[in-house]
Amino acid sequence: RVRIRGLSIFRPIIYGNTATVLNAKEREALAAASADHTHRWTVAVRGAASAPGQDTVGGADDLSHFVKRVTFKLHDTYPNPSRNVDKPPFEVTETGWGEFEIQMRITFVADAGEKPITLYHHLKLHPWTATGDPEIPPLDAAIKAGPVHSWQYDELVFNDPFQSFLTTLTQH
Ligand code: SLL
Repeated sequence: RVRIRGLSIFRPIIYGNTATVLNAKEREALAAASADHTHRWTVAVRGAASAPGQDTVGGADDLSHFVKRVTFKLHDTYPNPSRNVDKPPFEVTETGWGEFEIQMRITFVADAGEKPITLYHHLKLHPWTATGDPEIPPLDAAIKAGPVHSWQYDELVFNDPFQSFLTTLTQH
C-alpha cells in the first residue's frame, strides 16, 4: 500500500438543511409524542460537483464510491438520536420544534485508509429576519416566508492518499 506523498486531493461537498412549517393536516397526522412538532426538516451531506455526464444545475455528485457511512447525531430529545445512513442520499428527514447542533460523522470506505471526519451544522428552522431580530417569528410569518435553506460549501481534503484510493477518487 503506497501513499502518494505530497499530494492533496479534495472532493467538494455541501451540507446543511431545509425546513418547512407543517400544515394543519400534517400536524394532525403526527403521533401523540410529536404533537408539539411544528416543522419538517431534512439534513444532508451531498457532493457539490455535478455528477459525471450531468449538466443540470444542482445535480449532486454521488459520494458513495468513497463514503461508507454518514452518522447524523441528533438532539437527545429524539429517539435513537444517532442515525446511520449507509447509502445515498446521505440525509435524515424528521419533524421537530427546535433548532440544535447536528453532528455529521463521515466514515470513508475501508480502502481509503482515512480517519472519519466530523462536520457540525446548526439546524435552522426559523427564517432570518431583515432586522436580525433574534425573536422566533410567529408560524404564520414563517409560512409566508417559505422554506428555510441553510447550506454551506466545504471540501473533504485527503493528504498523502493511498494510490488505490486516489484511483477510486479520480476514476469516478
Ligand atoms: C432548544 N436547545 O431548546 C434546543 C433543543 C430540541 C429539539 C431543541 C423534537 C424532539 C422530539 C425537537 O424538535 N427537539 O420530540 O422527538 O430549542
